[in-house]
Amino acid sequence: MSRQIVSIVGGKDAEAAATYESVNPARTGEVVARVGLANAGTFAAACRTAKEAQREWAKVPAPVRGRVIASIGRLVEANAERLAGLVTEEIGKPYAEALGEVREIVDTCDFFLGEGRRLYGQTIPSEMPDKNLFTFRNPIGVAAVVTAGNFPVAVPSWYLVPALLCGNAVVWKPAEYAAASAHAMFRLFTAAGLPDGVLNIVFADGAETFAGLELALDEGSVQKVGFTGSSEVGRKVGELTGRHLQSACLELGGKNPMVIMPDADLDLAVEGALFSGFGTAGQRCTSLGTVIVHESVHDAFVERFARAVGEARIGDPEQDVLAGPLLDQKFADRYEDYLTWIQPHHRVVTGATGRITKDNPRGDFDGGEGIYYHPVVVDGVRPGDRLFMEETFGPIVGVASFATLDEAVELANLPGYGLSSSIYTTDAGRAFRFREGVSAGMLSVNNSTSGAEAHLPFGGNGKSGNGSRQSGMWVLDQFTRWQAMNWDHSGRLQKAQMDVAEITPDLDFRLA
Ligand code: UN1
Repeated sequence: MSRQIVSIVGGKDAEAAATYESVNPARTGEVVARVGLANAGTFAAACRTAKEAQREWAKVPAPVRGRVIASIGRLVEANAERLAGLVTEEIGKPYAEALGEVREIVDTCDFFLGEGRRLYGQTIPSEMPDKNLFTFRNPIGVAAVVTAGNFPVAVPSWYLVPALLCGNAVVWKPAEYAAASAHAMFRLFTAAGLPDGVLNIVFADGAETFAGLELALDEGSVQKVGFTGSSEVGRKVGELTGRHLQSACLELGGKNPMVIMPDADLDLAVEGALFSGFGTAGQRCTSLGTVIVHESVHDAFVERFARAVGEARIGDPEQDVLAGPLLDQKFADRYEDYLTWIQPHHRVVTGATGRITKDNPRGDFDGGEGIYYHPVVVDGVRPGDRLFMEETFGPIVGVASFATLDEAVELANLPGYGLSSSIYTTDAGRAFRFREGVSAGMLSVNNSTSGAEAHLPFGGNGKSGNGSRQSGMWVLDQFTRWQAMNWDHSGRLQKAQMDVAEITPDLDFRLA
């Protein structure tokens, strides 16, 4: 069934300048939605509308805003199957995973609904009598949120839920190829009673969004930018916001390493590598990039990993499969490029590569009309290889080997990303040495690189972000600004650092 959708600004449909067709990647003949795309002017207008609406929204007491977040959680829960079904239809994410993704929105609401009754400030002793010090968390204003489509509803909720709870208004620009899922989620949010203009959704391509964002920043109608996407675009967003003296919340790519120590439970490691390498067809920012395996267990691991990949089901995402199709044709085009990075010194241990077709089937699966790709494991990748150094969003995993833990840590950090990482070991000392040495914002011990829980700080270092963190209480610092207040009721001017009482110690005192 094809839907017609357009941007919604201030509760009203906005004008579209062009049309985009969001298709089902499992059956590319099916149009999921015809999406009206807005231009830069509409994006900037949405930010002005949000600015107006935010003034009133900030006056709504935080506990009442928390109740709205509670209602959003309930609405999402009550519509979970419909929303997950739409995610599967639009981006080809296997249904079980899509349901998990919807669950992540509910988890996020569960966490933040209570924050409405906390959003704590502090009372702090002054250095002078009859003077009191306080801190308050103030909303920042308008957040412009630009998100990717691999997690078309969960990752946006990490921005939207805390931003709204903290008293901000939001202009959300989702990925075009996941527009119908985003539109459905937007409707669930507004059904919870958000006043018009507090949350706006704008569909636009990258160039118009960027131009619109620049206009809005120039006009002073955006105070925070949230961006989830590639490191390349993240740099541009970071530059643009930096010129406006703002720091964006950037959640970018990853080249997430998994270190396998000689004492690891190899079957467990294979299971983790399979899920994080090929779940979501390798298109999570937390997907496994390179397995860094100790030389003594290298051959055993590679053999078992290749077998597990060979036995995994790839196919219709409505079925019980490890992976469905790629998200959209543009990701397939990019992925074809990554396949050309396979060099003569590499060894593909999984058989066929490339698109699954009648001429290049996977068992009896010929891919039909879907954008399906063979999962690929490449052994023998080395520092300096593009496959080792750069993110390869899609179903391809490299394998390298090491001799000492120090070398493994060095290899894990070498690509210069720093989102997620993992180590398989039964030795606590090794796990903690890895924790200290790894540059990633997140690490797992005996678990895969993906699957972060919604109430831990999510974010990366290096090429994976600018140090900002989402989720849990840590994201509050993205969507509020601390304000410090001092209140002197002494009736005289008490000068800080100068009119301070002194108690003189006897610093020459020594025990006999
Ligand atoms: C992403 O791919 O942008 O930790 C986020 C995970 C998911 C989120 C991934 N909960 O893999």
